Amino acid sequence: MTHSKYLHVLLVSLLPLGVLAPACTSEGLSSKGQTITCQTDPGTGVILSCVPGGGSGGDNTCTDVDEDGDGEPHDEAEDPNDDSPHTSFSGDDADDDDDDDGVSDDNDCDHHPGEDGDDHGGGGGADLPYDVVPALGATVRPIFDAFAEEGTQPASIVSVTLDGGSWRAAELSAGTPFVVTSADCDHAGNRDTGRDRVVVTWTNADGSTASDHLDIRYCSK
Ligand SMILES: [Ca+2]
Ligand SMILES: [Ca+2]
Ligand SMILES: [Ca+2]
Ligand SMILES: [Ca+2]
Repeated sequence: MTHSKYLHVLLVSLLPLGVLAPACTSEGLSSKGQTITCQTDPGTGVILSCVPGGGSGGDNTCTDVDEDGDGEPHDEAEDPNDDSPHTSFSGDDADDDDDDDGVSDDNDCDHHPGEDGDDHGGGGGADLPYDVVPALGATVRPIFDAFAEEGTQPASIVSVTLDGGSWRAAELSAGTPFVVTSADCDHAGNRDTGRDRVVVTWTNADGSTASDHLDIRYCSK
């Protein structure tokens, strides 16, 4: 009896702690929660590059709170493909800060194409994942393979543009298959070693046009 009484006391005393600790909080990541400002493509709105700081809110820029500390608006914990997204985007037009990070939707990088709060148009069109990881020795078509990951190929590819450099530009633009070599893994990409960001513009079956960026991470895990 004393044992069950002890358990009861223990459970009651634990309860307030459970209530006070939200299931999902960014407070433990405060060192990673710095504000970043990004340049965006004037035509497509795709994020080009980001620097720490709040910025001036000028044309073709946006702001976000970098939750995972990778220097970019995309936050792993907020990946919509995650089982339990860190932040839920309400999608409520009456709320001008969907993800409650203090950055208004107008200026929030997460509302740019391909970012955390992008609903990808919401239709049945094609969609790109955040990145694709071609394996060493594999025969790949990174853009095609990326669309395949999300399930739907576009009606047509309008353009594939490297955000700096020209690595595999011809194959990527033409959609030509190639074998991934150690040179792909080791080249100085526009994001990192073996890593290039491309901006893809395509048309969907319904005639709509969309753009998104895709990170090609050769030989990554
Ligand atoms: Ca945000
Ligand atoms: Ca974000
Ligand atoms: Ca981030
Ligand atoms: Ca926001």
